[in-house]
Amino acid sequence: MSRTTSKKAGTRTAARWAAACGVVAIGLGVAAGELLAGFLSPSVSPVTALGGVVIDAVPGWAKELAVNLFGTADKLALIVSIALVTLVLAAVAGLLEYRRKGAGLALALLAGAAGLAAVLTRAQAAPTAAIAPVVATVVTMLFLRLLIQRLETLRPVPEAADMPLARRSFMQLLGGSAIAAAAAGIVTTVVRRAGTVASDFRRGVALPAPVTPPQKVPDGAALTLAGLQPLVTPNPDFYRIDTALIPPAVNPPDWTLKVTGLVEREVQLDFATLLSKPMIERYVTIACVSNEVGGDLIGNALWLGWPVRELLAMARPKPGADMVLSRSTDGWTAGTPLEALTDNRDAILAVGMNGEPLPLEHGFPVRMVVPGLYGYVSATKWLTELKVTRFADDQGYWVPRGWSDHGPIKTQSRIDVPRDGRSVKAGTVQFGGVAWAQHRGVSRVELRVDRGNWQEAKLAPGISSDTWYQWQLGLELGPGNHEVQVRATDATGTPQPEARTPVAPDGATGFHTIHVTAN
Ligand SMILES: Nc1nc2c(c(=O)[nH]1)N[C@H]1C(S)=C(S)[C@@H](COP(=O)(O)O)O[C@H]1N2
Ligand SMILES: [Mo]
Repeated sequence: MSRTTSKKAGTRTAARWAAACGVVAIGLGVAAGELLAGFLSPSVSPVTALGGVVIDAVPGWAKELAVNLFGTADKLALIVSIALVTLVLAAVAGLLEYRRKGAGLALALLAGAAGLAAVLTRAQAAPTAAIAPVVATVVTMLFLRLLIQRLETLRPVPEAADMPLARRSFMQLLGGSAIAAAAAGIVTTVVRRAGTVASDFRRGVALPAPVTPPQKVPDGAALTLAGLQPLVTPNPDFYRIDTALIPPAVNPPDWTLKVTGLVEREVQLDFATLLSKPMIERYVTIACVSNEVGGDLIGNALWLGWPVRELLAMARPKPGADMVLSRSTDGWTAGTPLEALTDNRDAILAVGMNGEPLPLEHGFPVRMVVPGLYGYVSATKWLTELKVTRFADDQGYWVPRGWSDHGPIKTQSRIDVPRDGRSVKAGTVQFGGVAWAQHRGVSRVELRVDRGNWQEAKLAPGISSDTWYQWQLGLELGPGNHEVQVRATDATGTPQPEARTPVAPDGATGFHTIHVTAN
């Protein structure tokens, strides 16, 4: 073989490897993005979103043609086409990057921007939906550069026998990335499948109407100040805290709730029976003990369910019992005072959230909602057992991990408007936010500027003592930097403590404090 032909052949193999680098880099990026989307916002996978955009963009006649050609396999045909186009693009990106540093990256960035736009234009895309396409793009670009860089160390001939080390390191990176992409793809498929199955279960549920008239939201409970959180938190925006990697998929016909332990009679309840019970509907603001002062691990929803006390009454707890250990299908447990489940606060076995069956992430098909207690001692999702027991004998999941066995929600308040660190116009500045003291109620909210006198805010009427309250106050701010603090007083007259304590073991205290610059 003459020198020129071997060089040409070398360039051709190098091109092949460069294309492979592009395919592996994009494969890894897309797989990483899909994996992340599977956990973060299953409703918006970048690939599905892009597919949706393509479907919307395709003219009607072409859609009909596709249906005629492929029949019910039209969706599969679309997916295969998108995959093919992506594959070609990926190979081109690899080639470009090998020819000229940055050229392939630019193409990847462009494709990533298209994915991001597709996700963001889909209806109901949560803000977190942007994370997956961004991560996908970053991973793609990173690995594209890394792989091509390794390939370049082999110039001009990748197969050159005199560079075994460089060759091995390139092959290892390429092979390792390909395996990682495949693994991420498999995990994503499994997660997705579980999610689809559970969503189908959920679609099949028709909720009964509550037997009590709808709880009244007093006039003026929702203030109109821009930037305030809505009085009732929409389900997609509701904070989510649990130890489940993916929400357990529970099929309602298979669901049972057992009442066990210190009871006269063990009771078992199935889903159809639960739905036939007289349901009540209540606004309750639930909160996480891990919520930092000023944090957003709190939300207010309208919960539909059957009072837990009715079920416990059927089982008849024995004397000496003081706790109910509720268990999730995934083994997680919470220890709730028996008293809080049997008194008049309307702790419920909830099946509905804001007029819908519980979202999968919020405990479908059944969870507990107990007014006044932090979630970790009360709000068991994917509920399956209530063991009547004693605090002396049993502990919920978080208690041996350093959290208190009792978790009443502490009085707290939060400034939402203006946001911390903002610049505002000197003069009268409108402040607004929320305050809560579940099951006691809030009687007063006050603000102070630069540690001056406390000034009382306008407190909107609460829906009940078990929900949060909105507040608003105009404060005079002269030019300069100001510290603004808020404190709430509960209906027993006890102000929230000023001392800052960490979230562990039983919830943070201290005043939410923000800084604004007036000019
Ligand atoms: N099965 C199960 N239920 C759970 C948890 C959990 O980890 N597993 N976390 C609890 C905690 S700590 C909180 S604050 C609330 C949060 O409920 P949400 O995710 O619906 O907002 O759920 C509670 N219920
Ligand atoms: Mo929590």
